[in-house]
Order: sequence, then C-alpha cells, then structure tokens
Amino acid sequence: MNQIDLDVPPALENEGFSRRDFIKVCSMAAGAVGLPAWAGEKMAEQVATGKKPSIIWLHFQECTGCTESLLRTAHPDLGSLILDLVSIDYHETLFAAAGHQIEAALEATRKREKGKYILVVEGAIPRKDNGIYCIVGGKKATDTLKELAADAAAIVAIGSCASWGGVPSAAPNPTDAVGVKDILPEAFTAGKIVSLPGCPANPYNLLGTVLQYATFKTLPKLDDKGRPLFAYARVIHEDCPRRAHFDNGRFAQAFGDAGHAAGWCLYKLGCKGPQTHANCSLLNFCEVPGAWPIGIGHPCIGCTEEGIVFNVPIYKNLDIEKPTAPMAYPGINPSHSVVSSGSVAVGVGGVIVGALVGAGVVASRKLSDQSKEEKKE
Ligand code: FSX
Ligand code: SF4
Ligand code: F3S
Repeated sequence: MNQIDLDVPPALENEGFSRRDFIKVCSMAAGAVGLPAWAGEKMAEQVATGKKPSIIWLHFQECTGCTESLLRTAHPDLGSLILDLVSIDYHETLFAAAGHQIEAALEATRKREKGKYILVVEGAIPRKDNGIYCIVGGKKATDTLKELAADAAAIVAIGSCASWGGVPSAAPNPTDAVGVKDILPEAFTAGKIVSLPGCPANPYNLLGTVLQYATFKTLPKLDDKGRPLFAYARVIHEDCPRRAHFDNGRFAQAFGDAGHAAGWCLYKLGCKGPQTHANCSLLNFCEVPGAWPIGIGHPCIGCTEEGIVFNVPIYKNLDIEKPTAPMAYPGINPSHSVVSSGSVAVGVGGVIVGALVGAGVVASRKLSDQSKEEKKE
C-alpha cells in the first residue's frame, strides 16, 4: 500500500503525537466501526486537511459520565485526540464560557453549520408536565432537541440515557424520561439517529461513528434499536475472555473467593453478559487493557441493555442468549459432557436458568451439579 502523504494536525503534534500514533488511532476508529484499515488512513487524511466535523453536544438528564469517560483516557490520550479530530462547537461541560456567551455560540454554530453538523445528545429527555423538568438556557430539553435536530446532518444519542432513558427512566420514572428516538420518531425511522448505549458509552464507538460520517458521509449499519451493528450485534458472552471458564463449569461463587481471585466466570454472581449487546469485551475503556467491568472482576450489569440495567437486580442471573460455536460441540470428555437438546431447569442460587442447547446445557448442568454440591455442604 502506498504511504499516504499526511501531516499530523498541529494541535496533536504539539502534544507529542507522531504520524504513526495519529494513523493508529484513526485505524482503530475505522476498525471500531467495522471498516478496513485503508478507511482509517482515509479518515486520517480527511482530518489532516483541517476539515473537522462540527459537533453540537447537548446535555440533558444524566451524570456526564459519557463525557468523563471520553476525557479520562490514559496514554495515548484518546480524549485529546477525539477533541482534536472533531470540532466541538458547543459543549456545556467543556466550554469555559457560560450563560449568554455559550448560548450565542450555539446559535452561531447552528446557523454556520446548518445541515452539516452532528448533534450529539447525552442524557434523557423528560416529557412529564410538558417537559418542565429539564430547562437549559431558559429552554425545555424537548424544544431544544427538536430545534437542533431539524438542522442536523446526523444525530448521535450517546449513552444509555439518551438511547432509551437510562438512569433517569428507572422505575418509577418520575419525570417520564425517554431517549432521543422517542422525541424524534420520524428521524429514528429515517435512520438518522445512531444510538450508542452504555453507561457510559465507549468513546471509540463515538469516534468511529463520527469519523465515518465525516469521511464517507454515511452512518454505520444499525439494528432495529438504532444501535450500530459493529458494536452491538453480539452479546458480551460471545467474546468474553472468561468464556472458557463458563464452558468448563468454573464459576466464582462469591466475591473474593478462590474462583473469583483466579478470574473464573462471573455468571453465578449475576453477570448479564449472556444477554447484553456491546463490544466492551473487545474495546476496553480508557486505553487500558482490562479496563471494563468483567475485566476488573465485577459481573456485567447490562449497562447497554434496555430492560436489564436499572430493571433487573444486579446480582440476579439471566438466561443465556445465543449459545455459540464452542457450546455447539461435545465436551472433550464425553462421560462428563453429554450434548443434548431440550429444556432444562437448573437451580442457580434459587434462580431458574431456561432452555438451552448443546454445551450451553452442559454448562448449565455443571452449574446445577455445583449448586447441588453446595447444598450438600
Ligand atoms: Fe452518565 Fe451519560 Fe450513564 Fe447516562 O452516559 S454514565 S448516567 S448513560 O448519559 O453520563
Ligand atoms: Fe463472561 Fe459473564 Fe459470560 Fe461468564 S457469564 S463468560 S463472565 S460474559
Ligand atoms: Fe456495561 Fe456490561 Fe460492558 S456493565 S461496560 S455492558 S461489561
């Protein structure tokens, strides 16, 4: 492949980023959205020309964790890179300005970049009592969102709150908090809204989506909930580094026990990985290998998944969704691992695990055996 003629943007060069670092991050972002490495180089070229995608970033009901996770990155400083690769023209948390000044900046960007800017929304939108529970700059969140969405080229709902309501929508949902797609159903149907759930969302998924749009003027392929397939097509359980322990029936029984210390599967501690669609097992947070919930020893709480996080108790078990390849084959020792289909009901800490096939059944039986043994003890 030809070496591309590429200068690192001055802002990045001043921070010590080499050409190699620059292309590497763009290639990772391309990989994150399922594009080949050449697309990363094209993205880098695009950014180096100085044409940065304009972003208007709104905050509604949320904890600012999505912005924080973007800023709290380690070496190389992904946060700085993202902020240099795009032009954030309005962001209440990052701007030094406040009050009328920042509202003027928003209006100026809306006019200057009309039809071209990417609208990033962080946080849920309250609908109760005509939307009076979230007012910024004297305007209701519902109105601001509708106005700015009308002139946006694309809309990104970052985090679980903006995707479907997240924390603020937890029962009893006192403000009737909902996600962006519920306020803008037509834009959602038109495929104009990309939802990146996660509490917080993974910054690489945002970077990849934005750079793809800036470079190719396309959005990633989405599922029926508006989530990019590149990040949400598979459940964590399919790509989990602890999966071999699950398949072989090695489970931590309690926090701090020998199995937990040895890095065994966290299913019996309530891991929601088997039903949670996300790519955090493949793209860890903060550029630090192992920096994701399961990586640091906590079961997944299903933070990307509507209907699980903030709904199902953290330590309650769920059924296994999508048993995959290794689960479809007989175990190494047939006398210990009998493959069969059909329903099994297995007691795991008093919870019923539903019907599974193949080695999923085997794994569940191992769970059952372990439970029985525990009861005998
Ligand atoms: Fe917080 Fe963002 Fe959770 Fe919500 O992310 S990390 S409450 S998803 O909107 O700031
Ligand atoms: Fe990983 Fe959780 Fe699946 Fe165990 S149950 S393999 S910890 S995703
Ligand atoms: Fe969230 Fe589970 Fe990943 S809690 S960050 S989806 S491991």
